[in-house]
Amino acid sequence: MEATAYVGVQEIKPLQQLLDKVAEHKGCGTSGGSGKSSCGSSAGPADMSPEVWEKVKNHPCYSEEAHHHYARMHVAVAPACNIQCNYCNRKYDCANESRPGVVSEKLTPEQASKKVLAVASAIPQMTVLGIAGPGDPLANPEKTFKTFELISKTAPDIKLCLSTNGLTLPDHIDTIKSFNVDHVTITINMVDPEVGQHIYPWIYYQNKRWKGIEAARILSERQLLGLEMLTANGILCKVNSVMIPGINDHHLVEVNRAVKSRGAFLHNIMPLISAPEHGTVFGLTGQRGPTAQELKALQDACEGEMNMMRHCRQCRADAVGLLGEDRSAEFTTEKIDAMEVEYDATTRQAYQDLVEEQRQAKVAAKQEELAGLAGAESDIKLLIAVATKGEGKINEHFGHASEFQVYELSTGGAKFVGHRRVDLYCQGGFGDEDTLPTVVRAINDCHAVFVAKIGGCPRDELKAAGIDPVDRYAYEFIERSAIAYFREYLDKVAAGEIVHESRGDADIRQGAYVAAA
Ligand code: CLF
Ligand code: SF4
Repeated sequence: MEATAYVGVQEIKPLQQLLDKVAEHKGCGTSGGSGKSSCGSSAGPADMSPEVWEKVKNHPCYSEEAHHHYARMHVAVAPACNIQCNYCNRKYDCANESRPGVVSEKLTPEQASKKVLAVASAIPQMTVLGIAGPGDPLANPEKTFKTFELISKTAPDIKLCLSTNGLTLPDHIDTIKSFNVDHVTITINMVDPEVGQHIYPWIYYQNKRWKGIEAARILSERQLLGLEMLTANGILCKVNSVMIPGINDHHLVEVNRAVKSRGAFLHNIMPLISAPEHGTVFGLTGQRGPTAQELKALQDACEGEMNMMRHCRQCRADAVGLLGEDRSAEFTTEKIDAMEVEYDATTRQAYQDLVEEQRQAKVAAKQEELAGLAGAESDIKLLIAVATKGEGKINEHFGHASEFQVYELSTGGAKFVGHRRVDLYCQGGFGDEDTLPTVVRAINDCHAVFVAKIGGCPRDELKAAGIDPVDRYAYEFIERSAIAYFREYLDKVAAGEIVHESRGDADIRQGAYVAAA
């Protein structure tokens, strides 16, 4: 409970200090060129081979834990698409991998390559380059693979990542392999053409436009074949599925089984984003997206031998930065043309080594706190919302949070289960009273909200809504603090000081989807 009881926090430096430290160490890279970060690789989950852990440990999408520390970027080099999804409007980002919003700039492979070097120089923890639209990368194979070719020559330390609708995937496996692309995402929304016909009005395949159930059948066959070919070639494959209530929500349990049996590494079930102003078929017909609770219930029901991704932010096709932040406006073509780009792999590696030290301290602190829960027996589960801007710490003010990360606490520890986007409460020094109820609603199934700082007014509103505003763990690690809070909570329940009550409609949970399984 007391900060002084925690190990390691005082040794961990804020990122700016880490950067300064890297700058000081610039000259010693020659003696540490190999094996410098090997101590980090052994921290992989026990159920993952060392080879797989090596591939995912610094990938912010494939490792939830990594997403607090490492960033990705997308380059928008792929404008065309070969299918139509009812949740997509071509004027907007690819909804496979993006929230709606126009791509600011489409890039040539050469412009993209320059942008990657500029971002890699400015954000040394950017470890992954993804191509995810705004159309389908494999409907634009020349531009996609030319970009990979340029980047693999100039910045070989950056992992390459690809996201596709899968229609032409089986035709490109050898090329994907030849560029050492270790991570491929396929968006699979159905394995039954009867369901698929309500999601895809047409596809364009072998110089012919196919419609309705036949289009969905071809697409599904190609997607599953592509998945099998990827896994047979040792390429990690993540499956994204868009959850569309009333159309494929129950069916996604079957999709989960189908992709798991074909070797998918991770399943990412994302909520449909739908609004009339997007101009999509679903937006115009009033098709709703799922609530956060419905999404979590389906993710819980699908969680078994295969990991479920719950930290996806449905990024733009030109997103830059940590998941949940978007720094793309800092890297427009105009700004990059004016930048001095100095790509220094040694500095990048030194910086990442320091991030890794911080990450290991975080894991150690969590394990130590977890030891205090050993032997505890309780069915109680709590959700908490956390204001954070990265590094796995509670380091954001309530009013500055544009999202809250949600953790589920139980005797098993603290588990990340999702995030809730909110409008900023603090508007230039003033609290926006109209926004506050929407923030409270977004986290109303949580027992507490952990923040670095919070004002009197929101504190009172939260308490009135039955949500405990907690700032005593400011700038501490999230999971260790959450476990400490949960231990205290159990102690109070055991002592009769408080009575535990379930909150919100969290208990719609698994029932609905397990029944369909
Ligand atoms: Fe980009 Fe996708 Fe690669 Fe990640 S995103 S191509 S796997 S580097 Fe990640 Fe963004 Fe979700 Fe995609 S959070 S939308 S899952
Ligand atoms: Fe849009 Fe992507 Fe679907 Fe193509 S695959 S229609 S770009 S969401």
